[in-house]
Amino acid sequence: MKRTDEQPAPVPPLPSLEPLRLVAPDGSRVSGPAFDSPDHSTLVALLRAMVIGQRFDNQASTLARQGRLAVYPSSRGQEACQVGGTLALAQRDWLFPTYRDCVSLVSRGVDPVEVLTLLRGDWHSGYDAETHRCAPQCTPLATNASHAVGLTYAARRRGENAAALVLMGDGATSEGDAHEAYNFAAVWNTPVVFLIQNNHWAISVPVREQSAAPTLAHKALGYGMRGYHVDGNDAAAVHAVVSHALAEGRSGAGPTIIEARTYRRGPHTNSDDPRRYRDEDEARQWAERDPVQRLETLLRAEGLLDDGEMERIEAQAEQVASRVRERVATDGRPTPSELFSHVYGSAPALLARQRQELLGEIQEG
Ligand SMILES: Cc1ncc(C[n+]2csc(CCOP(=O)(O)OP(=O)(O)O)c2C)c(N)n1
Repeated sequence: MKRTDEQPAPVPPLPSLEPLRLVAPDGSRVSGPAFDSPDHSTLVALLRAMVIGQRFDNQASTLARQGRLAVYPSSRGQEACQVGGTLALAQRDWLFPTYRDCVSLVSRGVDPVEVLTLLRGDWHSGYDAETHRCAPQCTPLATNASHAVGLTYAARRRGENAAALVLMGDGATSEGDAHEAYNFAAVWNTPVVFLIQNNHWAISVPVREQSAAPTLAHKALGYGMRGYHVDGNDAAAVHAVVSHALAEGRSGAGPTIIEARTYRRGPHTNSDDPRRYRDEDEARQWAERDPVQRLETLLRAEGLLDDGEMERIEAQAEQVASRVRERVATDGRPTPSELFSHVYGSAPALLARQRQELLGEIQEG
């Protein structure tokens, strides 16, 4: 884990100012790309996961408007980052998502209803982290980054070769926790890929007020890491670059920062009004770079997708949405006493007393 030689580490190449692309915004192949394209079945899998993710995201936004979820942070527009990054993970790898990354969890195979548990306000996490190799979604910015470094460091000490993908926003890169995580990841040479979804806004703060770096990927250099700047609306490119960085990490080349340039098309959450701080023309321009449409155009042009297959994918997405609708409306709510469960292996006397008092109050009505 520790660098054994006393030589300075090789200087990593500068990230490109132009984002790396495999597919142009009009759905055509980019000529002479720096990375190989994912194979055909992976491209179709990326499209399927984006269509399902987008339908899930719409459904969750509707449930939030109906008051069935406490809050929902949509990732509309960011599907290529969520899906491209997540499908690059091997089963043994770990995902460290934020509140914004529900689509990523759904594409990792977590039950979509369980993904919404946190946002429904029922539990801190609705899924078993160990089973899915997905950490709970984190709300404090950048804390997931240091958790990933710790986990991969520990895994290596145990002789396991698990890599981790950390999802974070542009705003999160200004946090002290991000600095500490980047630094320790590089010093300990841990196989972590920090995928920064630069969606241009940290609630109402534009990215130019967060960072003076040429790209957020340039931050990697100061820590001694490799950095890549990728088009975050190109699922093929995100998948290719994240796969490459994960493979390098597993083979001992250490961590990577990837800036995926994308755009949050909706509000920060359902309780935000972006018209108060951003020009809606900007959102309209980004709508033209829709990641789902881009890949669909490519697959149709290359004869890998026809109307029948697209209908099957859409039907699958509809099934996911209707299951989410039904279960969020009908699943039982946790009892208040569950608040005390799983906090300690054996509860301290004070907590046990509080639990009894609460149960007493509930019984009295
Ligand atoms: C440590 C910490 N400070 C402040 C906040 C409040 N907060 C919630 S979301 C947010 C903006 C995050 O922006 P970004 O990292 O770009 O992610 P995005 O929401 O755009 O995906 C802030 C400041 C927080 N959650 N955690």
